[in-house]
Amino acid sequence: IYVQRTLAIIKPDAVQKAEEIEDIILRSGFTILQKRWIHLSPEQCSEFYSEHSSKIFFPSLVAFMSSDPIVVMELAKENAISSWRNLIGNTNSHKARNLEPESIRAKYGRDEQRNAVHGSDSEMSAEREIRFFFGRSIVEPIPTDQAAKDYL
Ligand code: YYY
Ligand code: MG
Repeated sequence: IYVQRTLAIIKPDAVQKAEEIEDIILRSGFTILQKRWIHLSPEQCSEFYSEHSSKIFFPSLVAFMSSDPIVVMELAKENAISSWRNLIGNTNSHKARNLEPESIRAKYGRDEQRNAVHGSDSEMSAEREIRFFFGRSIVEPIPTDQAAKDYL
């Protein structure tokens, strides 16, 4: 079984429901490897969402994400990345309510920006996003002597 890791964020519009959402996460079979509360600066939000810097919604996204504390979590599960994306649902909370009524965005999101949660969309972004908030993952394998030599 290939246990994968992904990054989840409970966004400012949903932090008051953080406990409920964490319950859903655990009941859905994820392990929460690391968790922290953080209030990002606008600069940090711009860096986190840099792939969207040219989009029309970027300034308001940065303002929203830096408006209040968030909860960031490193999750582990088999196929964690797609499993978490499926559980959170469509980016647009209204669409999520139509398409995936059981999803977290359907239940807790308001619109296409205040959509309650974030999930990494690929192995590359999961790697980058986990590192962004936690530095080196706690479950990264300790290099063997040979791997350490190869690295050097
Ligand atoms: O990965 P996901 O969060 O589902 O959507 P993205 O297309 O990557 O957009 C990132 C983030 O940007 C989204 O969660 C809310 C915000 N956003 C927005 O404010 N307005 C839009 N029209 C689209 C996305
Ligand atoms: Mg995305």
